[in-house]
Amino acid sequence: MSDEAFVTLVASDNYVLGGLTLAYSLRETNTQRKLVCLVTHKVSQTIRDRLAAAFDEVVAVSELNSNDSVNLDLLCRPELGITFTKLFIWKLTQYKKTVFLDADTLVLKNVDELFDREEFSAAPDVGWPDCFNSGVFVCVPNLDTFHELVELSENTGSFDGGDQGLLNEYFCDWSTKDIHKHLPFVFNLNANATYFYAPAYKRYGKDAKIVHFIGAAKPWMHARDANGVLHADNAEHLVEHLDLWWACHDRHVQDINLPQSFYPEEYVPSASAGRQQFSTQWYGGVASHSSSHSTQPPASGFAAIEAKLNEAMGGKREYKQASPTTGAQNSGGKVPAAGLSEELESKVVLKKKPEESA
Ligand SMILES: [Mn+2]
Repeated sequence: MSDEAFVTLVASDNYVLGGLTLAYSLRETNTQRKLVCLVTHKVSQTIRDRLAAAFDEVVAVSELNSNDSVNLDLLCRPELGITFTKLFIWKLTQYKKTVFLDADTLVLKNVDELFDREEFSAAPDVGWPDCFNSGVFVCVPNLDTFHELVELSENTGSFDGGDQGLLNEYFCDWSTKDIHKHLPFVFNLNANATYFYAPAYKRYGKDAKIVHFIGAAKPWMHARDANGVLHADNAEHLVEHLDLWWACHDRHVQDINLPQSFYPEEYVPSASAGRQQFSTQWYGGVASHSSSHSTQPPASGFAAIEAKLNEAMGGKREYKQASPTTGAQNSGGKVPAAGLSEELESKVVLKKKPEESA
């Protein structure tokens, strides 16, 4: 299947950990397709060399930017204009079919079946399900399509300032014309705790194939302590999903030195937690991690999530917010997810906070 490829975009060094971890998650799930990484001039040669070790092909492309500050401000995501660059996937005509995956996605199960789908296939966006989310999509490289998309971006623009608005404008019959082009949500599962329809997540979440860390705070931006334990007290993603991401990262990506400015802020626990302050030495080979990470199969975090959902739902059929206090009281006897303390487990709450997606 050398004429089909998974493609991602690393538009700056800040996304390299995402791109690398995604590539290795695809390899761990035994994909039989090629892996391609698009990079812009903002990605240094050192990083390109590292990406070349993980991907079959690293393709340098010029940067496309919507420069639409008004709509991007509306999304509270000024950085998303650069995502127009992903349109270059339509220029990869050496491939008959491609599947784009955002660098902030993680593959949990083999998803080669996506290549059975036609252009343009994508999953609904949780923020507006009549639109698709452009973090995962199936397309057929074609120069005519590329030029039409660029023309549309120049003439009409994107209604959200990013690639998702533009692509939804171009493939505007996606929501009504052909249900076969609707990917099941498990191919682009929003990793945020924010949106979940909790009973459905409890029923179907274990079937997740691709997790998407939408929003501004990416997995690699969460600090860990010297023991490799994630401190994501205010994380907008489920801690278990973050842990799966880090587990894959730890198995494969330990060898690159990123500039100090890249590192997340120092983790300072709250005084009431009674914990010691940790340094920023969470990354770069200094930290030693929970050994359970290396033996944890990728999807097993679901058991912990399910337990948390049971707590949060409290046996009722309504969508209910669980307070950290309630979680801590109910966590007795349950086994925490790999590498997570019970205290952190209790931090997993189902929030009802509608926000942006991307
Ligand atoms: Mn994304």
